Amino acid sequence: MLEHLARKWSRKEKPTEAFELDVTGQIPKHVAVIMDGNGRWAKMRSLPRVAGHRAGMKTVKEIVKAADAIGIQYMTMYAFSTENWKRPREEVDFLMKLPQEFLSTELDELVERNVRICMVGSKDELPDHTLEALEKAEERTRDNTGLQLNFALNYGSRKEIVKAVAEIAARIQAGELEPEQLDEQVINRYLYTRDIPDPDLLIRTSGEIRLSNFMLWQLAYTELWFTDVLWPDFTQEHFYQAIAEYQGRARRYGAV
Ligand code: V0D
Repeated sequence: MLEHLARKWSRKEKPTEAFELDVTGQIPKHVAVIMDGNGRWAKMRSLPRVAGHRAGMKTVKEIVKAADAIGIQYMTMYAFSTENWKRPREEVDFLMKLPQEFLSTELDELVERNVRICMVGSKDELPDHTLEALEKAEERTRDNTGLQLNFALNYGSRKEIVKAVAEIAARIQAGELEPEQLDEQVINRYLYTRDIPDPDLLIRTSGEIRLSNFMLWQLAYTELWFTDVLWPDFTQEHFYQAIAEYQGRARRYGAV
């Protein structure tokens, strides 16, 4: 079944070149995605930026389905950074309504697919209506055992690390933790990504070749994959191409 899907897509994407997703091969356990290029996509069409964000939301739905279909266990989508608050007020207000909009049409189906929804980031500055929708979705999917779908929202990696260090310092000062006990595992427990394994693959769309304060600690050993394709134009085929290239890299490591 999965093999059939992968072949079909590989034919559509590259009829002549050999691009084959090996569904019996190594599938990354955790894929993180920087969904860039929504504003540029809109500008190219003389549309308002928010039209790009809405188109980008459609892509999220498609890519989540594609990830689920090949048994990926964790997806982390960078939806809103701590820097994004500096954008125009109207754009921020629009963005903050997207989780509700997404969940109102998708949550039932995600529940059916056994998907678990989690938020990664600081809940502090989020508007009540956004937080309520998120927490309801987290609550309703808490016991699901399929794909874990993380939305990085109001997320900044350095802020996350500062928070972790401050909490650890407080534990030490309270005598609950000894400096000698500190190791990578302890640090992991104080990050937003506490119970999530490090990403195996990072995808960034829209041609920028940088991390932009996304999961700096967690990406230490991650394979990075960049494309010029803008997020609203990013398809399930592009996604499987990224996975196939990841498999190629994994095979080469395996060979040495
Ligand atoms: C805009 C492209 C889905 C990136 C995708 C609040 C920027 C569309 C969500 C979403 C955004 C978040 C949480 C959740 C369900 C859906 C989302 C934001 C922006 C920022 F539980 N897309 N999306 N959230 N964009």
